[in-house]
Amino acid sequence: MIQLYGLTISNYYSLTKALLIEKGLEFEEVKAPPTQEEDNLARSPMGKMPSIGVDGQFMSESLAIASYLERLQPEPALLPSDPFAAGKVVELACHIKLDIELVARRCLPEAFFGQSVSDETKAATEKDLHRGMQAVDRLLVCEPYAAGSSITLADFYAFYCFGLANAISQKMFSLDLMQGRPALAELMARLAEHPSIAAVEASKG
Ligand SMILES: N[C@@H](CCC(=O)N[C@@H](CS)C(=O)NCC(=O)O)C(=O)O
Repeated sequence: MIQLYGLTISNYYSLTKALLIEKGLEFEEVKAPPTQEEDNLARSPMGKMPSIGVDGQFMSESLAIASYLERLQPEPALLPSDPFAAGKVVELACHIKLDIELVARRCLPEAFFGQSVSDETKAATEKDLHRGMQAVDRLLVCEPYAAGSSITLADFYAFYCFGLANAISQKMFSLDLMQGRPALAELMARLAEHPSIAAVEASKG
């Protein structure tokens, strides 16, 4: 049985939980906040969440975990069988994660945790978000899923990364990342109804 460590407040924890459900794998949730304590660092060397446990061994980073789950339980496939197409799905997931979510996250302390970030950080975040969105616009297919006709790993990154990034963007910059992107807005609505994602969101109460 796989252990999933972390907290439901984390978008990457929720993403990983949705992947486990999507793959029909048995798992148990273990509440584990992000800390720099040795037990957490043993699971996740940066002390972040999520991480998983498998027979006493640990793994962090959602993309690494997704890669493991894909090989452990190939069906339903979340990567195309064509090697190049599979690489393109991971490319899209990486840009969504690194150039949208990680950028918006710089303003997370002010947007949702009552702290403040510098004006320089805000200005750089807004500028970099525009650049990231333009990059992702070039790769998103949305016909009807993020990378094409069937749901892939990129859709799980789209749902959980755009969800957080857009909440931050709207709060900090009054900028709705879905504005002028009807296909992306439709994709997010479609993904919210996808059974594994809907189950994760419903479990948050
Ligand atoms: N690249 C990591 C990101 C994980 C991450 O950013 N986790 C956040 C919560 S969503 C966290 O643990 N933050 C606490 C910290 O940075 O110390 C992944 O894909 O799993």
